[in-house]
This record gives sequence, structure tokens and C-alpha cells, in this order.
Amino acid sequence: MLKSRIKYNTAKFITSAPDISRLPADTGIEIAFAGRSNAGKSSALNALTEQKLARTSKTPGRTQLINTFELSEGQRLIDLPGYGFAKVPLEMKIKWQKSLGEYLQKRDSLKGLVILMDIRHPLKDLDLDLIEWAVGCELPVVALLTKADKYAQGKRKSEVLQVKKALAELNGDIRVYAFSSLKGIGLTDLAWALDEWFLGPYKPVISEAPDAQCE
Ligand SMILES: Nc1nc2c(ncn2[C@@H]2O[C@H](COP(=O)(O)OP(=O)(O)O)[C@@H](O)[C@H]2O)c(=O)[nH]1
Ligand SMILES: [Mg+2]
Repeated sequence: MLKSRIKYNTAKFITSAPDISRLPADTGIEIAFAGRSNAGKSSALNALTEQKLARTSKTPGRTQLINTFELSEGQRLIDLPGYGFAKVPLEMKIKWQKSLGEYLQKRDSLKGLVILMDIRHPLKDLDLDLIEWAVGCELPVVALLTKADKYAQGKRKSEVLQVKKALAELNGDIRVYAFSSLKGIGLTDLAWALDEWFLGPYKPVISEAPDAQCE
């Protein structure tokens, strides 16, 4: 069980929308998972929610829809269509990118972006475009370097440092974590970042002793 303020395992599937007009009402707080096709978005959502909510695929580019999961009223997680997959017909590509672009630009309840990149080849052009766009909109970003189980710990850490360094010059609210759905690496980091976006900064509750004298 994850030690987070929000119980992510209570997430429920709400809808698969082909475009933003079919999404739930644009109120409350939404956190979206974005990344290239096959980066590990659906796997990350499943690991976080400890359920098989989002469909994972061996065939890249299969998630064409905006999938919505609800944690509680006004708290939603979004699995966005993957970008940058070359082997689909242009017409389909335009349609997907259109729904993605529309979502990013028009969704008022979007309050944070989780951007997933394979740790073995992070920061491709489209990833950078998206991160720069988010910084420009003052949207906080968690960059997850996925499939971190493919690397030993030393290499993992040096990749995280390198990505942090490359992104530092953007001066945005960007956190970078190594992540593996398979091994649970970075899962708590992700959950705590999302807790903060949904609920605000963590303030420990210090209970007053019954005989406390304050003056
Ligand atoms: N080794 C490893 N493979 C992963 C991990 N996460 C996802 N994958 C694999 O990467 C492929 C794409 O994953 P998926 O979650 O469907 O990616 P999406 O297209 O971004 O939603 C699948 O074959 C997964 O099994 C991980 O943490 N470790
Ligand atoms: Mg997917």
C-alpha cells in the first residue's frame, strides 16, 4: 500500500472520450499523464492505482482516446493519447494530436502534467515541446523516466541528474524522478507530487497535548 494522502487505489474508470467535448464537466482538478506512445503511461496509471484500469499495449499507438479516471468528486486522472508514433496513417495522427492539443489548451481543470519518457531515450523534440509549453503556462510538471528497471541504480541516478540539468534552464516547476511500474521505483515520489497538486502542500497535524500550556 502506498503511503500517500490520497488513496489512489480507489480510482474508478469514468469515460474514454474521442475529443474534449465528451469529457466530464471541466471543474475540479485534473492531472494528465502524457508522453510518446509506448512510454509507459498506462502502466504507470495502473501501478499508481493498483488496478488494471488503463489498457497497456505491446503495439504502440493504440490508446487513441482520452481516458478519464475519478478519485473522488472533482479529482481526476487522465491518460492522454500518446504522441510521436510514426507508423499510423497521417489522417489518424492528425486526429489524435488534435484531441491532445485541444485538451492541453482548453481544459481549465488541468492543474498538473506528468510527462513520461523512457529513461533510455528521454527529452525527444516532442517531449521538450510539451515541457516548454507547460512551463510557459505555469503548469507544474513531473517528468518520470520510465522503465528505470532497465538500468542499474548508478546509471539511473546519473540519467535523472542529466535530465534535471537539461531542464533547469527552463526555470519551471519541474520535478524529475526515475520510475518503474514493474519494480515500483518512484511510485511514492509520484503519489506525493500528485497529493500536493490535488490537496496543496503537506502540513503535518500536530495534536495538542491535553495539558499543553501555550502562554
Ligand atoms: N521493463 C519495463 N517495461 C515497461 C514498464 N512500464 C511499461 N513497460 C512496457 O512498455 C510497453 C508500453 O507500456 P504502456 O503502459 O502501454 O505505454 P503507453 O503507450 O505510454 O500507455 C508495454 O510493453 C509495457 O509492458 C516498466 O516499468 N518496465
Ligand atoms: Mg497507453
